[in-house]
Amino acid sequence: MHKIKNYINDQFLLPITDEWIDNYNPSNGEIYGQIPNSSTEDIEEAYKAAKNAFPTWGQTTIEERSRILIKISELLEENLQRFAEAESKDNGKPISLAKTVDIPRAASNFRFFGNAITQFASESHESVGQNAINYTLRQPIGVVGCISPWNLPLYLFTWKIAPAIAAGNCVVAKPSEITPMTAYLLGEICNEAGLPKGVLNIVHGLGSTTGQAIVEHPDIKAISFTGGTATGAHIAKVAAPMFKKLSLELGGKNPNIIFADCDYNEMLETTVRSSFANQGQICLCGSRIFVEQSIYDTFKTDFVKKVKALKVGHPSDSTTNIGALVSKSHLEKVIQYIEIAKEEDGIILCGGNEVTIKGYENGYYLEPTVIEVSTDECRVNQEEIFGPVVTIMPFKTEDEVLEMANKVKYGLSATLWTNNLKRTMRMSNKLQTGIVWVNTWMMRDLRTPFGGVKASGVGREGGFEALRFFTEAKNVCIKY
Ligand code: TXE
Repeated sequence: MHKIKNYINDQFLLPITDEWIDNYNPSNGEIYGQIPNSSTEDIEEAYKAAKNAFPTWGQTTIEERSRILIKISELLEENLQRFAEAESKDNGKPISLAKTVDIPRAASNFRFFGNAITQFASESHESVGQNAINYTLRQPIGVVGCISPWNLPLYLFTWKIAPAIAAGNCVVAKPSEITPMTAYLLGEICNEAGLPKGVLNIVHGLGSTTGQAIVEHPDIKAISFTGGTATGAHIAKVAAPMFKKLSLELGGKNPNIIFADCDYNEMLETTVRSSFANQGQICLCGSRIFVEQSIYDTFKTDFVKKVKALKVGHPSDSTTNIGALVSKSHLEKVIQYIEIAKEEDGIILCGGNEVTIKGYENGYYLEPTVIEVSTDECRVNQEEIFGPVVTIMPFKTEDEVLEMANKVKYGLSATLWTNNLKRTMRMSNKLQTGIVWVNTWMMRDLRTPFGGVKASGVGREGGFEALRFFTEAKNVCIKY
Protein backbone atom coordinates (compact mmCIF):
# COMPACT_ATOMS: atom_id res chain seq x y z
CA MET A 1 0.00 0.00 0.00
CA HIS A 2 1.34 3.40 -0.96
CA LYS A 3 2.24 5.55 2.01
CA ILE A 4 2.78 9.23 1.37
CA LYS A 5 5.13 11.28 3.49
CA ASN A 6 5.46 14.77 4.87
CA TYR A 7 7.58 17.21 2.87
CA ILE A 8 9.72 19.11 5.37
CA ASN A 9 12.97 20.97 4.67
CA ASP A 10 12.97 19.49 1.15
CA GLN A 11 12.92 15.95 2.50
CA PHE A 12 10.18 13.36 2.49
CA LEU A 13 9.77 12.28 6.11
CA LEU A 14 7.75 9.72 8.04
CA PRO A 15 5.51 11.04 10.81
CA ILE A 16 7.42 11.10 14.09
CA THR A 17 4.77 9.18 16.04
CA ASP A 18 4.26 6.70 13.19
CA GLU A 19 0.49 7.29 13.12
CA TRP A 20 -1.33 6.81 9.83
CA ILE A 21 -4.74 7.50 8.30
CA ASP A 22 -6.34 5.47 5.51
CA ASN A 23 -6.91 7.21 2.20
CA TYR A 24 -10.00 6.14 0.24
CA ASN A 25 -10.68 6.09 -3.46
CA PRO A 26 -14.24 7.50 -3.71
CA SER A 27 -14.88 5.86 -7.07
CA ASN A 28 -14.80 2.35 -5.57
CA GLY A 29 -14.82 2.89 -1.82
CA GLU A 30 -11.48 1.11 -1.40
CA ILE A 31 -8.51 2.14 0.73
CA TYR A 32 -5.64 2.77 -1.64
CA GLY A 33 -3.04 4.41 0.52
CA GLN A 34 -2.12 5.84 3.87
CA ILE A 35 -1.12 9.31 4.94
CA PRO A 36 0.68 10.53 8.06
CA ASN A 37 -1.46 11.74 10.94
CA SER A 38 1.16 14.27 11.91
CA SER A 39 1.57 15.41 15.47
CA THR A 40 2.64 18.63 17.18
CA GLU A 41 6.23 17.37 16.87
CA ASP A 42 5.98 17.14 13.07
CA ILE A 43 4.53 20.65 12.95
CA GLU A 44 7.41 21.83 15.12
CA GLU A 45 9.89 20.31 12.64
CA ALA A 46 8.09 22.01 9.76
CA TYR A 47 8.02 25.28 11.67
CA LYS A 48 11.77 25.10 12.41
CA ALA A 49 12.54 24.45 8.75
CA ALA A 50 10.39 27.41 7.72
CA LYS A 51 11.90 29.64 10.39
CA ASN A 52 15.44 28.80 9.27
CA ALA A 53 14.59 29.42 5.63
CA PHE A 54 12.90 32.76 6.25
CA PRO A 55 15.87 35.13 6.71
CA THR A 56 17.18 34.16 3.28
CA TRP A 57 13.89 33.74 1.43
CA GLY A 58 12.47 37.00 2.83
CA GLN A 59 15.52 38.76 1.37
CA THR A 60 15.61 36.90 -1.94
CA THR A 61 15.07 39.25 -4.83
CA ILE A 62 11.61 39.54 -6.27
CA GLU A 63 12.94 38.46 -9.67
CA GLU A 64 14.32 35.25 -8.20
CA ARG A 65 11.13 34.42 -6.29
CA SER A 66 9.13 35.15 -9.41
CA ARG A 67 11.38 32.93 -11.54
CA ILE A 68 10.94 29.97 -9.18
CA LEU A 69 7.16 30.36 -8.97
CA ILE A 70 6.87 30.46 -12.73
CA LYS A 71 9.09 27.39 -12.97
CA ILE A 72 6.74 25.53 -10.58
CA SER A 73 3.85 26.56 -12.80
CA GLU A 74 5.60 25.20 -15.90
CA LEU A 75 6.41 21.92 -14.21
CA LEU A 76 2.79 21.51 -13.15
CA GLU A 77 1.73 22.02 -16.75
CA GLU A 78 4.28 19.46 -17.94
CA ASN A 79 2.92 16.99 -15.39
CA LEU A 80 -0.75 17.74 -16.14
CA GLN A 81 -1.80 14.18 -16.87
CA ARG A 82 -0.15 12.69 -13.78
CA PHE A 83 -1.57 15.35 -11.47
CA ALA A 84 -5.05 15.17 -13.03
CA GLU A 85 -5.15 11.39 -12.61
CA ALA A 86 -4.06 11.68 -8.98
CA GLU A 87 -6.64 14.39 -8.25
CA SER A 88 -9.45 12.46 -9.88
CA LYS A 89 -8.59 9.25 -8.03
CA ASP A 90 -8.29 11.00 -4.68
CA ASN A 91 -11.38 13.19 -4.95
CA GLY A 92 -13.78 11.32 -7.25
CA LYS A 93 -14.07 14.24 -9.68
CA PRO A 94 -14.22 13.50 -13.42
CA ILE A 95 -10.73 13.35 -14.90
CA SER A 96 -11.92 15.77 -17.59
CA LEU A 97 -12.57 18.40 -14.89
CA ALA A 98 -9.24 17.83 -13.16
CA LYS A 99 -7.48 18.19 -16.52
CA THR A 100 -9.28 21.32 -17.67
CA VAL A 101 -9.89 23.13 -14.41
CA ASP A 102 -8.13 21.95 -11.25
CA ILE A 103 -4.57 21.40 -12.41
CA PRO A 104 -4.41 24.21 -15.02
CA ARG A 105 -5.74 26.62 -12.41
CA ALA A 106 -3.21 25.43 -9.85
CA ALA A 107 -0.50 26.16 -12.42
CA SER A 108 -2.09 29.58 -13.08
CA ASN A 109 -1.93 30.38 -9.37
CA PHE A 110 1.86 30.04 -9.38
CA ARG A 111 2.25 31.89 -12.66
CA PHE A 112 -0.11 34.67 -11.61
CA PHE A 113 1.52 35.34 -8.23
CA GLY A 114 4.99 34.95 -9.75
CA ASN A 115 4.06 37.84 -12.01
CA ALA A 116 1.94 39.79 -9.51
CA ILE A 117 4.79 40.11 -7.01
CA THR A 118 6.83 41.99 -9.61
CA GLN A 119 4.04 44.60 -9.82
CA PHE A 120 3.20 44.83 -6.11
CA ALA A 121 3.86 48.40 -5.03
CA SER A 122 3.51 50.36 -1.83
CA GLU A 123 2.46 53.95 -1.38
CA SER A 124 4.20 57.10 -0.26
CA HIS A 125 2.55 60.20 1.17
CA GLU A 126 4.16 63.58 1.22
CA SER A 127 3.10 65.50 4.34
CA VAL A 128 2.84 68.90 2.70
CA GLY A 129 3.84 71.84 4.92
CA GLN A 130 5.49 69.57 7.49
CA ASN A 131 8.68 68.76 5.59
CA ALA A 132 8.06 65.06 5.90
CA ILE A 133 7.47 62.08 3.70
CA ASN A 134 5.84 58.80 4.66
CA TYR A 135 6.31 55.58 2.81
CA THR A 136 4.88 52.13 3.42
CA LEU A 137 7.00 49.03 3.55
CA ARG A 138 5.26 45.76 2.76
CA GLN A 139 7.26 43.16 4.66
CA PRO A 140 6.68 39.40 4.71
CA ILE A 141 5.16 38.14 7.95
CA GLY A 142 7.56 35.24 8.56
CA VAL A 143 6.16 31.73 8.95
CA VAL A 144 2.52 31.39 7.90
CA GLY A 145 0.04 28.50 7.89
CA CYS A 146 -2.14 27.46 4.94
CA ILE A 147 -4.97 24.96 5.47
CA SER A 148 -7.13 23.83 2.57
CA PRO A 149 -10.19 21.64 1.89
CA TRP A 150 -10.96 18.60 -0.25
CA ASN A 151 -13.26 19.93 -2.96
CA LEU A 152 -10.67 21.62 -5.21
CA PRO A 153 -7.59 20.13 -3.58
CA LEU A 154 -4.54 21.43 -5.46
CA TYR A 155 -6.33 24.45 -6.83
CA LEU A 156 -7.16 25.87 -3.37
CA PHE A 157 -3.92 24.65 -1.75
CA THR A 158 -1.84 26.59 -4.29
CA TRP A 159 -4.20 29.59 -4.18
CA LYS A 160 -2.80 30.19 -0.69
CA ILE A 161 0.75 28.91 -0.98
CA ALA A 162 1.65 30.84 -4.15
CA PRO A 163 0.95 34.36 -2.78
CA ALA A 164 2.44 33.43 0.61
CA ILE A 165 5.83 32.45 -0.83
CA ALA A 166 5.73 35.12 -3.56
CA ALA A 167 5.50 37.72 -0.78
CA GLY A 168 8.61 36.26 0.92
CA ASN A 169 7.04 34.13 3.65
CA CYS A 170 7.86 30.54 4.51
CA VAL A 171 4.95 28.18 4.82
CA VAL A 172 3.66 25.29 6.88
CA ALA A 173 0.79 23.91 4.81
CA LYS A 174 -1.77 21.18 5.34
CA PRO A 175 -4.04 19.85 2.61
CA SER A 176 -7.27 18.08 3.50
CA GLU A 177 -6.68 14.60 4.90
CA ILE A 178 -9.38 13.39 2.49
CA THR A 179 -7.46 14.52 -0.62
CA PRO A 180 -3.72 14.70 0.16
CA MET A 181 -2.29 13.22 -3.03
CA THR A 182 -1.59 16.19 -5.30
CA ALA A 183 -0.20 18.24 -2.40
CA TYR A 184 2.23 15.38 -1.84
CA LEU A 185 3.25 15.40 -5.51
CA LEU A 186 3.71 19.17 -5.36
CA GLY A 187 6.69 18.63 -3.04
CA GLU A 188 8.57 16.86 -5.86
CA ILE A 189 7.84 19.71 -8.25
CA CYS A 190 9.05 22.35 -5.78
CA ASN A 191 12.28 20.45 -5.37
CA GLU A 192 12.77 20.26 -9.14
CA ALA A 193 11.97 23.97 -9.54
CA GLY A 194 14.74 24.84 -7.10
CA LEU A 195 12.58 26.25 -4.31
CA PRO A 196 15.05 26.53 -1.40
CA LYS A 197 14.59 24.01 1.38
CA GLY A 198 12.20 24.98 4.16
CA VAL A 199 10.34 27.65 2.16
CA LEU A 200 7.39 25.30 1.71
CA ASN A 201 6.65 22.48 4.13
CA ILE A 202 3.68 20.20 3.51
CA VAL A 203 2.40 18.27 6.49
CA HIS A 204 -0.43 15.74 6.35
CA GLY A 205 -2.97 14.78 8.96
CA LEU A 206 -6.36 15.27 10.52
CA GLY A 207 -7.76 18.73 11.12
CA SER A 208 -8.26 18.09 14.81
CA THR A 209 -4.60 17.11 15.32
CA THR A 210 -2.31 18.42 12.57
CA GLY A 211 -4.48 21.39 11.57
CA GLN A 212 -5.07 22.32 15.18
CA ALA A 213 -1.31 22.19 15.87
CA ILE A 214 -0.68 24.71 13.06
CA VAL A 215 -3.34 27.08 14.36
CA GLU A 216 -2.13 26.73 17.97
CA HIS A 217 1.54 27.28 17.12
CA PRO A 218 2.39 30.62 18.76
CA ASP A 219 4.97 31.61 16.14
CA ILE A 220 2.95 30.85 13.02
CA LYS A 221 1.69 34.37 12.68
CA ALA A 222 -0.98 34.15 10.01
CA ILE A 223 -3.45 31.48 8.96
CA SER A 224 -5.12 31.29 5.59
CA PHE A 225 -7.96 28.77 5.76
CA THR A 226 -10.60 27.48 3.38
CA GLY A 227 -13.16 25.00 4.65
CA GLY A 228 -16.39 24.66 6.58
CA THR A 229 -17.93 27.56 8.48
CA ALA A 230 -17.94 25.70 11.82
CA THR A 231 -14.21 24.93 11.44
CA GLY A 232 -13.55 28.57 10.52
CA ALA A 233 -15.32 29.75 13.68
CA HIS A 234 -13.26 27.32 15.77
CA ILE A 235 -9.99 28.48 14.17
CA ALA A 236 -10.91 32.11 14.79
CA LYS A 237 -11.45 31.35 18.47
CA VAL A 238 -8.10 29.57 18.86
CA ALA A 239 -6.16 32.20 16.90
CA ALA A 240 -7.69 35.36 18.37
CA PRO A 241 -5.84 35.43 21.72
CA MET A 242 -2.55 35.16 19.81
CA PHE A 243 -3.57 38.07 17.53
CA LYS A 244 -2.91 36.08 14.38
CA LYS A 245 -3.80 37.46 11.01
CA LEU A 246 -6.67 35.39 9.61
CA SER A 247 -8.15 34.88 6.18
CA LEU A 248 -11.20 32.61 6.27
CA GLU A 249 -12.96 31.41 3.14
CA LEU A 250 -15.95 29.43 4.33
CA GLY A 251 -19.22 27.99 3.10
CA GLY A 252 -21.82 29.36 0.73
CA LYS A 253 -25.49 28.97 -0.18
CA ASN A 254 -25.48 31.01 -3.30
CA PRO A 255 -28.55 32.31 -5.12
CA ASN A 256 -28.86 31.88 -8.87
CA ILE A 257 -31.45 34.50 -9.88
CA ILE A 258 -33.02 34.13 -13.31
CA PHE A 259 -35.09 36.89 -14.90
CA ALA A 260 -37.31 36.31 -17.92
CA ASP A 261 -35.32 38.78 -20.05
CA CYS A 262 -32.09 36.75 -19.93
CA ASP A 263 -30.41 34.91 -22.82
CA TYR A 264 -32.31 31.74 -22.09
CA ASN A 265 -30.17 29.07 -23.71
CA GLU A 266 -26.92 30.40 -22.33
CA MET A 267 -28.51 30.66 -18.90
CA LEU A 268 -29.78 27.08 -19.09
CA GLU A 269 -26.39 25.63 -20.09
CA THR A 270 -24.55 27.57 -17.42
CA THR A 271 -27.12 26.82 -14.74
CA VAL A 272 -26.59 23.09 -15.22
CA ARG A 273 -22.87 23.70 -14.67
CA SER A 274 -23.24 26.11 -11.76
CA SER A 275 -25.53 23.57 -10.06
CA PHE A 276 -23.60 20.36 -10.55
CA ALA A 277 -19.96 21.03 -11.49
CA ASN A 278 -17.65 18.94 -9.30
CA GLN A 279 -20.76 17.08 -8.00
CA GLY A 280 -21.98 20.40 -6.57
CA GLN A 281 -19.00 20.46 -4.21
CA ILE A 282 -17.83 23.99 -4.95
CA CYS A 283 -18.43 26.77 -2.45
CA LEU A 284 -19.50 28.95 -5.43
CA CYS A 285 -22.19 26.60 -6.81
CA GLY A 286 -25.56 28.28 -7.27
CA SER A 287 -27.54 25.90 -5.09
CA ARG A 288 -30.67 28.08 -4.72
CA ILE A 289 -32.29 28.76 -8.07
CA PHE A 290 -34.92 31.51 -8.16
CA VAL A 291 -36.81 31.87 -11.45
CA GLU A 292 -39.12 34.69 -12.52
CA GLN A 293 -42.70 33.41 -12.50
CA SER A 294 -43.42 33.99 -16.20
CA ILE A 295 -40.75 31.49 -17.32
CA TYR A 296 -40.82 29.20 -14.31
CA ASP A 297 -42.71 26.27 -15.86
CA THR A 298 -40.67 26.36 -19.07
CA PHE A 299 -37.44 26.52 -17.09
CA LYS A 300 -38.49 23.69 -14.80
CA THR A 301 -39.23 21.38 -17.75
CA ASP A 302 -36.07 22.26 -19.69
CA PHE A 303 -33.77 22.19 -16.68
CA VAL A 304 -34.99 18.85 -15.38
CA LYS A 305 -34.62 17.36 -18.87
CA LYS A 306 -31.00 18.51 -19.07
CA VAL A 307 -30.18 17.34 -15.56
CA LYS A 308 -31.63 13.89 -16.27
CA ALA A 309 -29.31 13.67 -19.28
CA LEU A 310 -26.17 14.15 -17.17
CA LYS A 311 -24.12 11.00 -16.96
CA VAL A 312 -23.17 9.78 -13.52
CA GLY A 313 -20.12 7.61 -14.03
CA HIS A 314 -16.63 6.56 -13.11
CA PRO A 315 -14.31 9.59 -12.84
CA SER A 316 -11.82 8.17 -15.33
CA ASP A 317 -14.49 7.81 -18.04
CA SER A 318 -14.12 10.84 -20.31
CA THR A 319 -17.88 10.96 -20.92
CA THR A 320 -18.73 11.26 -17.21
CA ASN A 321 -20.43 14.49 -16.12
CA ILE A 322 -20.96 13.62 -12.47
CA GLY A 323 -18.28 11.58 -10.71
CA ALA A 324 -18.22 10.25 -7.15
CA LEU A 325 -18.79 12.33 -4.04
CA VAL A 326 -15.67 12.78 -1.97
CA SER A 327 -16.39 10.41 0.93
CA LYS A 328 -18.92 8.03 2.37
CA SER A 329 -19.74 10.35 5.25
CA HIS A 330 -20.24 13.25 2.88
CA LEU A 331 -22.52 11.14 0.66
CA GLU A 332 -24.55 10.24 3.75
CA LYS A 333 -24.81 13.90 4.75
CA VAL A 334 -26.11 14.86 1.30
CA ILE A 335 -28.63 11.99 1.29
CA GLN A 336 -29.83 13.09 4.69
CA TYR A 337 -30.65 16.51 3.25
CA ILE A 338 -32.70 14.87 0.49
CA GLU A 339 -34.69 13.13 3.25
CA ILE A 340 -35.12 16.44 5.07
CA ALA A 341 -36.44 17.97 1.85
CA LYS A 342 -39.10 15.24 1.62
CA GLU A 343 -40.13 15.82 5.24
CA GLU A 344 -40.38 19.54 4.48
CA ASP A 345 -42.75 18.84 1.55
CA GLY A 346 -40.14 19.57 -1.08
CA ILE A 347 -40.90 17.91 -4.42
CA ILE A 348 -38.04 15.87 -5.88
CA LEU A 349 -38.28 16.74 -9.57
CA CYS A 350 -35.42 14.44 -10.50
CA GLY A 351 -32.62 12.47 -8.87
CA GLY A 352 -32.51 11.78 -5.17
CA ASN A 353 -31.08 8.26 -5.39
CA GLU A 354 -27.71 6.65 -5.07
CA VAL A 355 -26.27 5.24 -8.30
CA THR A 356 -24.53 1.89 -8.64
CA ILE A 357 -21.83 1.78 -11.30
CA LYS A 358 -21.02 -1.70 -12.57
CA GLY A 359 -17.61 -2.79 -11.34
CA TYR A 360 -17.48 0.06 -8.80
CA GLU A 361 -20.45 -0.92 -6.63
CA ASN A 362 -19.00 0.58 -3.43
CA GLY A 363 -18.32 4.02 -4.92
CA TYR A 364 -20.07 7.13 -3.61
CA TYR A 365 -22.35 8.04 -6.51
CA LEU A 366 -25.53 10.11 -6.34
CA GLU A 367 -27.96 11.30 -9.00
CA PRO A 368 -28.02 15.05 -9.60
CA THR A 369 -31.07 16.18 -7.69
CA VAL A 370 -33.51 19.06 -8.25
CA ILE A 371 -35.93 19.89 -5.46
CA GLU A 372 -38.88 22.24 -5.89
CA VAL A 373 -39.51 24.10 -2.66
CA SER A 374 -42.49 26.22 -1.71
CA THR A 375 -40.69 28.45 0.77
CA ASP A 376 -37.18 29.82 0.85
CA GLU A 377 -37.07 29.31 4.60
CA CYS A 378 -36.90 25.49 4.52
CA ARG A 379 -33.68 23.88 5.70
CA VAL A 380 -32.56 22.64 2.28
CA ASN A 381 -32.76 26.21 1.08
CA GLN A 382 -30.92 27.65 4.06
CA GLU A 383 -28.17 25.16 4.95
CA GLU A 384 -25.11 24.32 2.91
CA ILE A 385 -25.54 20.83 1.42
CA PHE A 386 -22.39 20.94 -0.74
CA GLY A 387 -23.47 18.15 -3.07
CA PRO A 388 -25.32 17.61 -6.35
CA VAL A 389 -28.55 19.06 -4.98
CA VAL A 390 -30.29 22.31 -5.92
CA THR A 391 -33.60 23.88 -4.97
CA ILE A 392 -35.80 25.79 -7.37
CA MET A 393 -38.71 28.14 -6.72
CA PRO A 394 -40.46 30.98 -8.55
CA PHE A 395 -40.49 34.69 -7.68
CA LYS A 396 -42.65 37.58 -8.80
CA THR A 397 -40.73 40.79 -8.15
CA GLU A 398 -37.18 42.03 -7.89
CA ASP A 399 -37.70 43.09 -4.26
CA GLU A 400 -39.08 39.70 -3.33
CA VAL A 401 -36.15 37.77 -4.84
CA LEU A 402 -33.62 40.15 -3.36
CA GLU A 403 -35.04 39.57 0.08
CA MET A 404 -34.95 35.79 -0.36
CA ALA A 405 -31.44 35.90 -1.82
CA ASN A 406 -30.14 37.80 1.19
CA LYS A 407 -32.09 35.88 3.82
CA VAL A 408 -29.41 33.24 4.52
CA LYS A 409 -26.51 33.25 6.94
CA TYR A 410 -24.00 32.95 4.07
CA GLY A 411 -22.83 35.60 1.62
CA LEU A 412 -20.23 34.24 -0.78
CA SER A 413 -21.49 34.70 -4.34
CA ALA A 414 -24.62 35.34 -6.39
CA THR A 415 -25.44 34.84 -10.05
CA LEU A 416 -27.83 37.12 -11.89
CA TRP A 417 -29.34 36.41 -15.30
CA THR A 418 -30.82 39.49 -16.96
CA ASN A 419 -30.23 41.86 -19.85
CA ASN A 420 -31.60 44.85 -17.97
CA LEU A 421 -28.66 47.08 -17.12
CA LYS A 422 -30.41 49.18 -14.49
CA ARG A 423 -31.62 46.07 -12.70
CA THR A 424 -28.11 44.61 -12.87
CA MET A 425 -26.68 47.68 -11.17
CA ARG A 426 -29.46 47.91 -8.56
CA MET A 427 -29.24 44.26 -7.60
CA SER A 428 -25.45 44.06 -7.64
CA ASN A 429 -25.41 46.92 -5.15
CA LYS A 430 -27.88 45.25 -2.83
CA LEU A 431 -26.88 41.58 -2.91
CA GLN A 432 -25.10 40.71 0.34
CA THR A 433 -22.26 38.68 -1.17
CA GLY A 434 -18.56 39.09 -1.91
CA ILE A 435 -18.98 38.22 -5.59
CA VAL A 436 -21.76 38.85 -8.13
CA TRP A 437 -21.67 37.15 -11.52
CA VAL A 438 -23.95 38.62 -14.16
CA ASN A 439 -24.81 36.40 -17.13
CA THR A 440 -21.95 34.06 -16.31
CA TRP A 441 -20.69 31.84 -13.49
CA MET A 442 -17.29 31.17 -12.00
CA MET A 443 -15.52 33.26 -14.59
CA ARG A 444 -12.30 34.05 -12.78
CA ASP A 445 -9.79 36.83 -13.21
CA LEU A 446 -7.12 36.25 -10.60
CA ARG A 447 -6.61 39.98 -10.06
CA THR A 448 -10.06 40.36 -8.48
CA PRO A 449 -10.82 40.18 -4.75
CA PHE A 450 -12.24 36.80 -3.81
CA GLY A 451 -14.15 36.04 -0.63
CA GLY A 452 -17.41 36.36 1.19
CA VAL A 453 -19.38 38.26 3.80
CA LYS A 454 -21.44 37.05 6.78
CA ALA A 455 -20.82 33.35 7.59
CA SER A 456 -18.90 32.92 4.32
CA GLY A 457 -15.79 34.33 5.92
CA VAL A 458 -13.53 37.28 6.49
CA GLY A 459 -10.79 38.71 4.31
CA ARG A 460 -10.21 38.55 0.59
CA GLU A 461 -7.86 36.43 -1.45
CA GLY A 462 -6.73 37.00 -5.02
CA GLY A 463 -4.57 39.64 -6.68
CA PHE A 464 -2.94 42.23 -4.49
CA GLU A 465 -5.45 41.47 -1.71
CA ALA A 466 -3.64 38.16 -1.12
CA LEU A 467 -0.23 39.86 -1.22
CA ARG A 468 -1.50 42.44 1.28
CA PHE A 469 -2.73 39.65 3.56
CA PHE A 470 0.64 37.92 3.45
CA THR A 471 2.60 41.09 4.27
CA GLU A 472 2.68 43.55 7.15
CA ALA A 473 2.39 47.21 6.28
CA LYS A 474 4.93 49.40 8.05
CA ASN A 475 4.81 53.15 7.75
CA VAL A 476 8.12 55.02 7.76
CA CYS A 477 7.90 58.76 8.41
CA ILE A 478 10.98 60.87 7.56
CA LYS A 479 11.20 64.53 8.45
CA TYR A 480 13.61 66.52 6.35
O1 TXE B 1 -14.34 20.64 6.18
P1 TXE B 1 -13.31 21.11 7.26
P2 TXE B 1 -15.17 19.29 6.14
C1 TXE B 1 -18.14 22.83 3.84
C2 TXE B 1 -19.13 21.83 3.30
C3 TXE B 1 -18.77 20.59 4.01
C4 TXE B 1 -18.43 21.16 5.38
C5 TXE B 1 -17.54 20.30 6.21
O2 TXE B 1 -20.44 22.21 3.64
O3 TXE B 1 -19.83 19.69 4.09
O4 TXE B 1 -17.75 22.35 5.09
O5 TXE B 1 -16.48 19.81 5.43
C6 TXE B 1 -8.95 21.26 8.38
N1 TXE B 1 -7.89 23.21 13.02
N2 TXE B 1 -16.97 23.01 3.00
O6 TXE B 1 -15.52 18.83 7.50
O7 TXE B 1 -13.28 20.19 8.42
C7 TXE B 1 -9.21 19.97 7.66
O8 TXE B 1 -8.28 18.97 8.00
C8 TXE B 1 -7.27 23.39 11.84
C9 TXE B 1 -16.90 24.22 2.27
O9 TXE B 1 -14.46 18.34 5.29
O10 TXE B 1 -13.58 22.53 7.50
C10 TXE B 1 -9.12 20.42 6.21
O11 TXE B 1 -7.75 20.52 5.83
N3 TXE B 1 -7.67 22.81 10.70
C11 TXE B 1 -15.52 24.47 1.80
C12 TXE B 1 -9.74 21.82 6.27
O12 TXE B 1 -9.66 22.20 7.64
C13 TXE B 1 -8.76 22.03 10.73
C14 TXE B 1 -14.79 23.31 1.27
C15 TXE B 1 -11.19 21.88 5.83
O13 TXE B 1 -11.93 20.89 6.50
C16 TXE B 1 -9.46 21.80 11.93
C17 TXE B 1 -14.94 22.16 2.11
C18 TXE B 1 -8.98 22.43 13.11
N4 TXE B 1 -9.57 22.26 14.30
C19 TXE B 1 -16.03 22.04 2.90
N5 TXE B 1 -10.50 20.99 11.67
C20 TXE B 1 -15.37 25.68 0.90
N6 TXE B 1 -15.49 26.86 1.47
O14 TXE B 1 -15.06 25.56 -0.27
C21 TXE B 1 -10.46 20.70 10.35
N7 TXE B 1 -9.38 21.31 9.78
